[in-house]
Amino acid sequence: MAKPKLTPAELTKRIEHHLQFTLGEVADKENKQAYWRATCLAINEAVISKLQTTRARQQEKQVKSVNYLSLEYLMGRMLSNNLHNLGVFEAAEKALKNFDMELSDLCEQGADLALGNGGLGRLAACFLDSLATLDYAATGYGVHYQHGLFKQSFDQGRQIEEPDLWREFGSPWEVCRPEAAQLIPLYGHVEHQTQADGSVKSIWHPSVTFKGVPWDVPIVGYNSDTVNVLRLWESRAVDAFNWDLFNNGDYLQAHKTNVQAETVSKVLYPNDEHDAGKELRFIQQYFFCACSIKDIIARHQGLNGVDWAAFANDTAIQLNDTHPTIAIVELQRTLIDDYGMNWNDAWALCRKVFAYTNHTLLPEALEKWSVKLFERVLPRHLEILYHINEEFLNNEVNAKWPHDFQMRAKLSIIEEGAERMVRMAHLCVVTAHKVNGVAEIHSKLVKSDLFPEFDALWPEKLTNVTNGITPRRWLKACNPELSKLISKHVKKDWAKDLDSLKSLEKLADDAKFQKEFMAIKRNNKVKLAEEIESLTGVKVSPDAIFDIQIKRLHEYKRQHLNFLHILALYHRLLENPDMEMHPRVFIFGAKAAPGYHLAKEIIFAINKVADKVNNDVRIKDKLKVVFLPNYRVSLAEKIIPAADVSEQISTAGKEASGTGNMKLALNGAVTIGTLDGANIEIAEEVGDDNIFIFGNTVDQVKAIKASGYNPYDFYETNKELTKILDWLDSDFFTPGQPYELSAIKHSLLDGGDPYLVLADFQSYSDAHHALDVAYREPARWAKMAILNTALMGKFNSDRSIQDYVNNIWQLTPCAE
Ligand code: 26Y
Repeated sequence: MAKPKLTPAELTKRIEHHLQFTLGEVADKENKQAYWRATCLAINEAVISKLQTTRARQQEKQVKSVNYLSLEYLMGRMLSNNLHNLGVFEAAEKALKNFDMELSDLCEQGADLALGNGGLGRLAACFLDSLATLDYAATGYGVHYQHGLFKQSFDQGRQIEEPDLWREFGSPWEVCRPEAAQLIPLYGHVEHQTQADGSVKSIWHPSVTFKGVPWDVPIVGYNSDTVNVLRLWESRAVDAFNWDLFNNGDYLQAHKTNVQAETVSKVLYPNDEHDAGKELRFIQQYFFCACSIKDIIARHQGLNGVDWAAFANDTAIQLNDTHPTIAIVELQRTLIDDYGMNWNDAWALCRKVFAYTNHTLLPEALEKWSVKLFERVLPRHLEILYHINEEFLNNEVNAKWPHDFQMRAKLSIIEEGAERMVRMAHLCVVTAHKVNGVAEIHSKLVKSDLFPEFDALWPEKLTNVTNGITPRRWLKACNPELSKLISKHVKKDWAKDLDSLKSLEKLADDAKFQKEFMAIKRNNKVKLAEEIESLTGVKVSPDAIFDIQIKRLHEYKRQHLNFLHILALYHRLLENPDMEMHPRVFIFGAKAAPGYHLAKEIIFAINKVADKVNNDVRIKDKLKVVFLPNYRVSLAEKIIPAADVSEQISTAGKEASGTGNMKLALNGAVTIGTLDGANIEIAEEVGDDNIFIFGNTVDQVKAIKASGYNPYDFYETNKELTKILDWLDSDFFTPGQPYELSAIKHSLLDGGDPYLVLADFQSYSDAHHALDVAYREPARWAKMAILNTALMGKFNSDRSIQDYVNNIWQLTPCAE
């Protein structure tokens, strides 16, 4: 039986109570922070009580549960999401009116939980939302980083990074659970003890121990019975302070141990799809995996210890990319060393519970750790890893390809070379009972290009689960006006059943509906224009086309292709200011990894060109360019509802899926994109008339590369490309400083243009022209926009989760 929902009166009372007694504040309208906290605390009471009933129910019914292991969670803000999911958003709006407060203002007060870099971290957040919504028992495990992804600002166009202080003003949703702390040993050596029966037993003598303290963030399902938990591990010293050292006068050493321990969860590595191979990151991964494995086992501890048969049947562990791979070895080690299980039983259990999701084919993102580092930090784990590898090569590989040493070398978990390395992805594939890619094309490439031999060995193992997004955050909460319009026409609870939006299809040609739909889009653009002005000082017209590229900055995502096209448009406008073209605002949001030089040069170049273009009266406001600083989930929620055009322009074969593409299309933006990742499936859903596809396909990219790509051919034969690339060497955009923007040109010509920017330029430019023509036919454009919203049902993350459940996890829901 569902509990009665919170009424505005009840909420008002609770907010008042927390304001006065928990926070010790007086009613002061100016103090929005205090009202925000009091509101969170009031809501959290309902959340926690639901969390307790969920836990009791899940324990009582003993359903199978999934443990999602991820180094990243990009949760964003929690207040409005929790209110929507609890179904009390309107009640809270009314309650706050009693204090003369706007709920939407208060929601802005919270900091983003930015414990992730980009797509992979945001996907984890969407999946937690869907798991709770569908009433599955699930625990997210992650790291309680003291500093999440850095805060970005620009200084004269250049990216500046500052630490993210997400807990500075408190973090009302999380609860610390010191009683569930875990001790994590590291380093040391392994002793080999010969037993009475002649066998040799390995005993690990670690030399350092850290403590992992969990913080629980409740995950509220939408209109469901379930509140699950995201458990984040914080590292601490085992003794808060080493009194022995202190009393002996070694004050600094006493302090140093603390600092070392706390360093482990200090900061999220900001590298996205580029492995830096740092020791601290390795320790961070192990620390987090070891804490999580211990916690998963502890949750199965009954009066007579752990029933391992039951454990294997009711536990699934999903590895979000290779980052938590060491959990495999840790579980195998624990079963053998700590619980005395024999090798084969332990290994069978590991193979039964683990599954692995691959999110990228980029070689620089595939993790490898040096054997030397392994040996120093986790000597016992290395032994176990060798054993896993031996058994795999001698039994499974040898059975399929007898005495084939080339095949052994290819498939081995250890890469032989100048420095011997552990291939984490191989360990995942060898162990996992299922390995999935994240979009059809990506999963096909995982089979054909990344792991063809593994696919031959285990034809059932490699599979696909196309990504999805939660429609709660990415439509219902972020686009309230459009949501209201949809609810007027779609009777079902579309935020749960996104396929039901299909019934809007019949309204796509309806003039009245088109008018309403586009009026909402325009309103959202007015709001975004205000935000743009307040963030950058640039005034943009809501009547222009809002053309959006928001994602991490990476060469493969080709923000520089977008940039070159902007230069081309600018050049054309200077030559012919009366050129027929609907005014356009190009909007970027992107963080570059702090050590990624070219990515930062691309940001700088876009900012410099923006300065020039935005102040050039000759082009009569036909073109504006803005780079919004500090792109993050909460900024995405403001940009996406206002988008007309969605830029999804990666080199075919490089973007595993993309999920921003889904969010933008769901909010009525039309995609201009390559046949890459989930763009292909989006095109299948909306039809060729409602998307602008351009560029070389995966097969064409392969052919071009095979025949020896020469970017100079395009530079020399395409006169527009010659002009705009040469422009970058001049001081046109950087008066008195020629060559300041040359890095891009250099990488495209002398650097070999690894992502085929020049090869796709003309086709991209043509697609943009077609798009401009389409926009100038309002009814045609409105129809396209509506159909994009109507046909996104497939990309509900609830569908993704149901695919995981059916094909990988085999869970049953646990509702009241
Ligand atoms: C090894 C380390 C440096 C590393 C850190 C972060 C490697 C990769 C990553 C992040 C990868 C990532 O975000 N991948 C994205 O995953 C999304 C969700 O599946 C996809 O939609 C997107 O195409 C893919 O780039």
